[in-house]
Amino acid sequence: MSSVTLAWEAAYARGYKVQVSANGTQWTDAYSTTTGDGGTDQVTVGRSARYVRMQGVTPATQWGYSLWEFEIYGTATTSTGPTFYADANYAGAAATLAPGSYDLAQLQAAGIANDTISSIRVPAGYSVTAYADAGFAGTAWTFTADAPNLVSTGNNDAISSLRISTL
Ligand SMILES: [Ca+2]
Ligand SMILES: [Ca+2]
Repeated sequence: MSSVTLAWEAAYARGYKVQVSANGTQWTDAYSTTTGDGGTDQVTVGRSARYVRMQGVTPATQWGYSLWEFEIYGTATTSTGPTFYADANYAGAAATLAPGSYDLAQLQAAGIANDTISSIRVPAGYSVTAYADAGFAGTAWTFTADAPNLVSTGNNDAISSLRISTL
């Protein structure tokens, strides 16, 4: 998303943050202020995310926080590829990857540590082949649907390289 616009009611925030997330559980500050003055705020975000929220920090009045509108601007990229999570049930560190081949170094560059993947979201039309070893070697597993807990499929904390293709 490129920016968000917040239109405050009388109960505006003096201090607030705009936060983004890839998985809905871990949030990163994209913007923070302690000098909000209500009215309409246009905030530059300039990063991709699956989720966005306003986190109130300091209310300006005794009535909490109230927004007329929370508008999000940017280009939607709803199905760029599967998302890999370090914890089960789509939690923990996460990365969404486009089709391609990802050896261990590429996974690490994307924020996925070796032998940590514990759940995978696979959008319709994608196929993931994951390998126990780097270099696309060792035992291979194929995923064409969401896998909320790799413990149940015997490959938790084992994946060291993977390939993503479209069906
Ligand atoms: Ca894990
Ligand atoms: Ca491994």
